[in-house]
Amino acid sequence: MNTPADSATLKQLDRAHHLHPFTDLHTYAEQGGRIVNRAEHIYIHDTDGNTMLDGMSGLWCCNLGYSQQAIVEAVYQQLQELPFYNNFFKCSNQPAVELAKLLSEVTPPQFNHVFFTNSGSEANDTNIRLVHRYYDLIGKPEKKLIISRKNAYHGSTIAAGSLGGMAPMHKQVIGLDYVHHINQPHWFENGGDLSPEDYGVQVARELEAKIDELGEDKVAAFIAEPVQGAGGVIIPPSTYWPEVQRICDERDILLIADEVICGFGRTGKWFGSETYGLKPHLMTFAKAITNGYMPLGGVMVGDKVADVLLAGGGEFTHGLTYSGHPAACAAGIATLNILRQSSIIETAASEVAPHFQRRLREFEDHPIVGQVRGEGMFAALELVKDKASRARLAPDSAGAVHCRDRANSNGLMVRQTGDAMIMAPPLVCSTGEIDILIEKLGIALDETASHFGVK
Ligand code: PXG
Repeated sequence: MNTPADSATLKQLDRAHHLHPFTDLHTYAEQGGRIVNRAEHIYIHDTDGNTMLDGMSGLWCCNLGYSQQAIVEAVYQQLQELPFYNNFFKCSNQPAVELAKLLSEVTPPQFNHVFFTNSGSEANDTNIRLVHRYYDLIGKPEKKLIISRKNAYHGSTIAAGSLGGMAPMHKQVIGLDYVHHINQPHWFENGGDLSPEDYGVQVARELEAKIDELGEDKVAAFIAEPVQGAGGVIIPPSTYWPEVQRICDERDILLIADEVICGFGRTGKWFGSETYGLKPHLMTFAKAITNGYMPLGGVMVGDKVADVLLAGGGEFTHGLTYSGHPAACAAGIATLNILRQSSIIETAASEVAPHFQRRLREFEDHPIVGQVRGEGMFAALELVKDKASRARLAPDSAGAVHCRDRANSNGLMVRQTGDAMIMAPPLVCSTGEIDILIEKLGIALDETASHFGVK
């Protein structure tokens, strides 16, 4: 247990010494932030004594909430037995072996091998290494280009940041020259007068056009999140994924599904690829694999790629000291065991998520809500000043920032991305707890409408 320090001292030390991720460092050093020091079930507590319902599952991680003692015990026992050993040089460890087997059981049938990393970013770097190695080994070394999407998030290393399509990140990173971006399937933002279905087909066909433009003999892979999470919970129109899958089937390129957020139940099935009928060759995972309790990520490598890597061709010169860390893998095993032995994913899909989505749809009549979209335990509300024109409440997403701040002050942890309020509550929420979330969100929406003078 941490020795409790007083809140003011902690905040002062944090401002003095701690550089935070995706944060305006100057403003933070002046103003500081919230120090979270305790959590249970779906609630987090801070050093100022505030309690918040966590509508973001940590950071899309704690799908099972904060009170999973079996994961804690598994990590504790593993640290006592074998706190660390590496997986290089013909060595392995029992938790890594067992987790690899479990993952091959719970992922779609084409996946029977895993490469472990510590994070989603490293896993996506690994994807590039695997894809390039694959084409080298099958004698197509000119196939090196990767197609991704604008406003995608694939992580924050140089390679993962290049794969991602976030404009503010690209301004600060010299990206890889072999990554190309097409538009995202964001109907509310870009669909104009097209129906969602027509727009879905049109934007999917940008993949085909990009392959033609770059040359099928040069394009190695297409990477995408089944639902873009950090980009704003962009639920693709129903026509989008079938068309992308058709293009991938017809063309000689690999499909990489980045399941870092969608994986392990978020969209109603184990994987977003299953919700949308995708057949990826590679699948990135992280976050909820350990319920966020330990850092662990990885790539599920489909048979098409694995067979080539396994058939020979020398050393795969890639790895991380902590690839397959025993304590992280122990957390992964415990998490998967909970998911398999309980009905949490099934109950969330059949009871909690439909209730969540139904209650959210009540906000469609709210004066500042332009669109409600969601899938499973995943949702976004677009905030507008005028529903018909979709005009925003204020420049620079100030409307959603205000709404986020009001929600946070009212004890609800939700995020804002652009002009959207985004949510991903733990799958273990009860329907009653969803009602509390909805009530707090409604208050924040009312306060935001009145702040911006919208009736
Ligand atoms: N892929 C996806 C789809 C992600 O959402 C990563 C890869 C990278 O994972 P690591 O473990 O390297 O962070 C992510 C991470 C946000 C936010 O603001 C989202 C993520 C990370 C940080 C912030 O929503 N997702």
